[in-house]
Amino acid sequence: MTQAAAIELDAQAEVTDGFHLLIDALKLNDITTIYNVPGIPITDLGRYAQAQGMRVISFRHEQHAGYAASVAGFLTKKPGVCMTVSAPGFMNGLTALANATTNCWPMILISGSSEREIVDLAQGDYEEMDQLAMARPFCKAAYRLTYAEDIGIAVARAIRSAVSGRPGGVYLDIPGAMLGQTMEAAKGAQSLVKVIDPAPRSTPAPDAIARAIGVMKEAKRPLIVIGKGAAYDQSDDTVRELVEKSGYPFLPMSMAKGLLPDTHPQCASAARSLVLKESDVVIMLGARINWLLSHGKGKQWGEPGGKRFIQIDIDAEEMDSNVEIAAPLVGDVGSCARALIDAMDNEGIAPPKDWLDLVHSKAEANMEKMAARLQNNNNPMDYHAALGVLKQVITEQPDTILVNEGANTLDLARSIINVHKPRHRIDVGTWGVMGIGMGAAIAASIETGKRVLAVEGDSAFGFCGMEVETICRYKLPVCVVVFNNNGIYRGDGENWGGGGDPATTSFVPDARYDKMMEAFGGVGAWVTTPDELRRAVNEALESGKPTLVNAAIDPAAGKESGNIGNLNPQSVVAQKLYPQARK
Ligand code: ADP
Ligand code: TZD
Ligand code: MG
Repeated sequence: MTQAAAIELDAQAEVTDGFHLLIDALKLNDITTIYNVPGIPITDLGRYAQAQGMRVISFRHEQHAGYAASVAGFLTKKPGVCMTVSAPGFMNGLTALANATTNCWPMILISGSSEREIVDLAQGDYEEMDQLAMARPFCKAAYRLTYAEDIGIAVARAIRSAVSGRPGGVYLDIPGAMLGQTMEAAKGAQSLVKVIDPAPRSTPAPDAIARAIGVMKEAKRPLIVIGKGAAYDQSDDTVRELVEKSGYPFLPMSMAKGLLPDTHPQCASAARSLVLKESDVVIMLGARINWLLSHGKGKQWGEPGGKRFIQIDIDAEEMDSNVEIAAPLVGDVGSCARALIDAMDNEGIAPPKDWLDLVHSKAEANMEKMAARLQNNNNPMDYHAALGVLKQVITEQPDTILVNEGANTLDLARSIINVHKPRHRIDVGTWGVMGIGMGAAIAASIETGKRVLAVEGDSAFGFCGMEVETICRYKLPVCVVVFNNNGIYRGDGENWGGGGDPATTSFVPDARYDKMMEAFGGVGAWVTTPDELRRAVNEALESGKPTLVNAAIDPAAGKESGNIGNLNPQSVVAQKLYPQARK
């Protein structure tokens, strides 16, 4: 429609446009927050969305807006929306979109794009790029809008694609010109679609349930592994019922911690190696058998074929991904768990006492050993002493959402800090990506209104540190604790060539990350002892003020790559070439 025609139409009837149809379509589907970085052609879209009552959180970099959107998706079961400009902004958001897809979190990346006819002839438009084609390999579905009248159905498709089946990332391409297209307001309203039952529940057939019960009846050393798919499903009471009715020990994957409290008597986290190695029947509950579980093979998981798996997953194709699944149960965690619970009656399902005693005594012994290490007063402060403090803080304030990334900072915090409530731990996820921390902290705070404690390695923090300005700008109750060991894994690396450059894994020693928070009006603290750390974090959580606690950690305390040093490729000649490699 030409401008003149639009004005004429406006005179006769109320008119709407692509900007407002998009906002209305999101709002109609209860999407009320956009994580965004402004610029051509979506600057006004953000302004109008804010004017129309949406929450628009503007970041300093699209990757973090994207991570925030994906974490919002994980926490709420609704797609988190990230909005970016074309080419470079789009690509900055793409990492987060791929990460969302990898983690099975629903997210929609909406990016402005330049004009089709110029892009398709490669005539060099402003921020020209064929974004639709670029996005496809990184998400579940990618759509482009050409006409404003299609916005309703496109948003509906995007939402359904993101949340149905296995959740994941969806890309929605909005050429700038489309936003300005006009439509009669009444017709526009009619064109919008509210998605009905976006992620339908589904129950496996009775014979599949019977097969699973048959496997459970033969179990001598059973185990339930709970994954972040179960945390996402929000069937918290049903999961607890399955665990407690079966009496099986359970092992939470990192982001499923708190679905049942880590202090639950059946929690086998402190006997992790034992239960993974010795169990004979394992129920996988919204958890993939991937690298995080040694692909279900190898020493840690006992002899291949020695274990039988019951797997509950929304995605049928996940079955047999790494090992044979004896009893696949395809459906949502809540429905499948419910069907199992109902079928367990009178089947005599109970784990043998000697197995429970074994798991229990191993866990007790390991916890005792750990407790002693957490009490230490070493100078400089080590990971264990610092994490002992944070463990206590979370125990006293279990409503606090814990965000965690790094290598040693991640691996040690994961095993030391107990989580007491569902979806109260957000971390690096399936990829082990660094830099998710500030986006996750912001989303957790925005979506839940709760206090957030982000425990960050100094390297991890560096990937997203500029977003402390966003935290200050929106006055979010986020306390960031940087575990400052002067580097990646350790801060005492040397240049193996003996030259003047620092080691590849070293940072400026004793860097004052706390001043970054102060630069934007937040509170900064530099602490070197467990007592100082406790005081600073408690003050931050009490006040709710954006705070960065820069905690000095012994540069020599960490291990290369934390718990996964074994994944580093080995050079056969390094031992001969570098004396340091022999250490
Ligand atoms: P973790 O890293 O915690 O082990 P993964 O991300 O590897 O967990 O696995 C999560 C699994 O949960 C995925 O295979 C995904 O398909 C599945 N999933 C996601 N949502 C649901 C749901 N609502 N019901 C059942 N399975 C789900
Ligand atoms: N880049 C990205 C995006 N993700 C990654 N995982 C890495 C690089 C590699 N990497 C890790 O796997 S952990 C880590 C990097 C750079 C940082 C570890 O150092 P840290 O933690 O300071 O965060 P610790 O406590 O010093 O071990
Ligand atoms: Mg470090």
